[in-house]
Amino acid sequence: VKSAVLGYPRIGVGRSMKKIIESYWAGNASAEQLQETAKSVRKERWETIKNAGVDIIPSGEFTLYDQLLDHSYNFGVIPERYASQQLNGLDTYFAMGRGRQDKAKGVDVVACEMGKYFDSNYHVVKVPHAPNTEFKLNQNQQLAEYEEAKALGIITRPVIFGPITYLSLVAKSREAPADFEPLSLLDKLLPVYKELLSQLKGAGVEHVQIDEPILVLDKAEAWGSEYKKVYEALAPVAPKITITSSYGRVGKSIEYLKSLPIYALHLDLDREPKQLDEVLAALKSTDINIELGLVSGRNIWKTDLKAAKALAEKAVSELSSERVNVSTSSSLLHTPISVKVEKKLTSEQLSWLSFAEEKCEEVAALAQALNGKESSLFEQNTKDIAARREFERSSDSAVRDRVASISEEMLSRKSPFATRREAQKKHLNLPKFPTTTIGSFPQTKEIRQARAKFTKGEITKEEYEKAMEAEIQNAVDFQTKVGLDLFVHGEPERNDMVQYFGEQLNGFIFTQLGWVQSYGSRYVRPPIVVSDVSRPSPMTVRWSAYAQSLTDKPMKGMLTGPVTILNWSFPRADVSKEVQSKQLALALRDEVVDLANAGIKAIQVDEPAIREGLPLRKADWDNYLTWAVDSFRLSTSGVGDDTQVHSHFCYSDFGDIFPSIQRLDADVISIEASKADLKLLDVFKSYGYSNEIGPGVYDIHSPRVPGEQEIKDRLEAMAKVLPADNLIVNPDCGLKTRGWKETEESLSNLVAAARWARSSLVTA
Ligand code: THG
Ligand code: ZN
Repeated sequence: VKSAVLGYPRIGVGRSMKKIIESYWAGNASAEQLQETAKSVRKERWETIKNAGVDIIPSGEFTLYDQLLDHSYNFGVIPERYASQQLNGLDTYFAMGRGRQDKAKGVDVVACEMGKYFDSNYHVVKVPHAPNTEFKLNQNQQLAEYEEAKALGIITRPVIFGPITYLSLVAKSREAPADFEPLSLLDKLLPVYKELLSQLKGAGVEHVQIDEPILVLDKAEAWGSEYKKVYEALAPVAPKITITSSYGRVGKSIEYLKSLPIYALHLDLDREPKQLDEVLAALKSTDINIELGLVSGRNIWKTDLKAAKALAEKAVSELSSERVNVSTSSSLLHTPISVKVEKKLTSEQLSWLSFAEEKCEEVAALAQALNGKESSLFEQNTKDIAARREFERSSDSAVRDRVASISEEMLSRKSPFATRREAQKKHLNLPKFPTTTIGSFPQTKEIRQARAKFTKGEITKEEYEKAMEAEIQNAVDFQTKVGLDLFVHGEPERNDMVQYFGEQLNGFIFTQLGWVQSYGSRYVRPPIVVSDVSRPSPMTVRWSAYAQSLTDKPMKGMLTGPVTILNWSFPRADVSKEVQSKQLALALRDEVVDLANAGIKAIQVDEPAIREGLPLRKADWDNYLTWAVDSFRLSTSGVGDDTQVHSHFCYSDFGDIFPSIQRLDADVISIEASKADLKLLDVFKSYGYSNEIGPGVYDIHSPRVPGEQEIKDRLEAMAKVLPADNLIVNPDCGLKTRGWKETEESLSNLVAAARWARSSLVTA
């Protein structure tokens, strides 16, 4: 039995990649310095994995921005708008990932769209493909990294996305016909894969890892002939192939997978341990080996090595030890790098955790144990797992009881929307086409510096709070000047919309350096849920009440919803997500009631992650959507009819979950609608959505200022699809990443357009 790791974080110890990449972009580091750091980070990763005792070490999955973008670039898929900029290769690559503006040189290109990678908080860059897209092997990254590792004395297993997963993840070009599917490019793409893999074979590579996570989706079950075609074409020219299937279960696809000419099939046994029996039965009479993904690539908990070993022994006894390897369930890119650098956690807390480096040690220890040598790490693990179980038993009975006694009544507002709406009209006194923003205002350098000083103890709590109050005063003055209707306090006191709440709730712990890549050079530090969650005291009331005291305009309170807090944290593994989400919902419910009692008339509970948390298999949707929507309702239903509940969604592809969006029963929702055409509003129309809605009137992700006429046109188009009476006027997301100047110009145009709409567009 050999041990394998499917992939490793790319961010480097001490966030070295973020630092060098951002200084390259700022013109403070050269391309050579960037490549030098990248090379040393690759070395650092390989050596860490090797020193942990892992047999099969990945290469070719390192990236300067995103791995899917690397594939497009390496395959020569560089849309004309980037190719025509006369940039060098590296800058063309970064322009595709993040766009590029250089007024002096007349360069102005937007980035390719990004999309959430399966159900994770990682984003891939989706390069647009069209029927006339051509592929050519621009560079063989897998070969280059293999050779680079080999020069260091480390033999690796190159990693590449399989062609079917690649074509399933990329975007389709706007110019492509409506019925075009990138998968139809398979025949054109295959020769490039053949060339790439035969170059690897020619260089002496023995074994490659081909990632096919798309296999865990329902749609892959119909792709038997495509999979056969691909692997029958690749197998003869390639090194031996292990296909991976991270993030879920292979389901019925095993029917065709068992007849592919491959060396091994990898399974995600962290998420889907139950699939093992069926897959073993299918593989038994074939010569396909199995790679057991037993160490989670998605959580940060120590693996229960004894339990993992028992599962692996089942495979060994069904097949034979020669036919079984053990590995991680997915790449470790979703986990922080190492527990060893955490100085503020207690030794008890540290004993529960396993980040990327420790997970490598676990895979190695597991393989050793299966080969008859239980290491000291294995023994220690058994003790740590037992101690964690002991801690888990010490639950907070008050929280547990409260979750157990959630009633139907607690899940519903007192009256239907039509009644609430009348009460809110009186209470808020807003005009038609009311203007508002999503919540955050520019997080300036001064705000971040004040927070850093406070964290370091260089200023007192009072000084920090004074500085934040001054920022809030500034935000209120700004909104008064611009003429908005429903105000926000601007959220200067928040670092991250999830971390901020986690820090104030019981049941969470925090790392100092547990960074995880979200996209490109942007990282997050997810809080960790370790026990029952409760709210020791109000979290946002003082800030919202202070803001309200400064103005006669209604102030909107701002909270992050239970499903999003959970999704962007590391959940505990001993209690279901449903229970954790309900615990969070109860804590937020109390906060919502406290805000209302403090005179806050509108309260926004954001759930941008509700869509990404959707299970990958349709059979699992109902269960998830029931508890996710119930959690939102639970958190927002404690207030009277006259409190206006808002919610916001950053990603708006909810055609397939629309009834659940409706069931949230928020009085007002704001959605991202400014980039795509207004087609996404059709679903609201066809379902007869009757609550209020603010489709974003401009894109905040770019510094570009939308013109007044442009926003008027937008409103006019919206009023043709949805009842004008139900429309709210807002940007498409928070303004945290923008500057004040462009924000003032954009919002002034937005207010002018809304005023025009009041007199020019027909309402009831
Ligand atoms: N919070 C969390 N997850 C998220 C988002 C978020 N996932 C989806 C989306 N928003 C991702 N977007 C971002 C945007 C910016 C940053 C990270 C994710 C970012 N990070 C800082 C950086 O890398 O420099 C570090 C932040 C910090 O100092 O805490 O800018 O909003 N949880
Ligand atoms: Zn948003």
